[in-house]
Amino acid sequence: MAYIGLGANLGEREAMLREAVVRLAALGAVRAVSSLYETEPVGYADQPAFLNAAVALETALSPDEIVRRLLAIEHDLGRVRTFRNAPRTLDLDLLLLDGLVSAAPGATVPHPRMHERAFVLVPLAEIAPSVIHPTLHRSIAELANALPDRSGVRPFVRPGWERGSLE
Ligand code: PH2
Ligand code: MG
Ligand code: MG
Repeated sequence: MAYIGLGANLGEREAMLREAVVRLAALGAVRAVSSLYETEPVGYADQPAFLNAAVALETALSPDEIVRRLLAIEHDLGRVRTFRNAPRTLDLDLLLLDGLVSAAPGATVPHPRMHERAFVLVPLAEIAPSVIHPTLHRSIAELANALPDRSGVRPFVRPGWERGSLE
């Protein structure tokens, strides 16, 4: 199982995430989709609010291949890369892949900053609360509960986007 973090803060954010989930299904089987959250930008603060979500994807692809395909989806859906943490139409990050620990350049799992980011852990904890972070040896629910501040992450309720499925 691969866990993917989704983010968008430019253009039609919700439509972008919806389309991203459709395209992720081509990489395997989408087993769970979190609800949507509207989140304050972390890092470079002077930019629009994000929508974030998380997806569980069952796939036989290798980490390198998953990352290659995620970048292709970002590119196909119009992402232009400027500077680190810049606003983006779509960001797809490989967060976890089973219990794998790999420092491969560009395909590092677990994602090196995921455990400190509420915009990652709050959606992920909905769909994978008992999954154990393979280097911190704590569950995603524990990591989410241990966050010092989750106030920048708010539920973004939309009809037709239910946690668990987009059918
Ligand atoms: N992604 C970043 C940097 N900052 N902030 C929020 N709220 N959501 C994101 O997805 C995000 C961010 C780098 O990828
Ligand atoms: Mg990211
Ligand atoms: Mg990214």
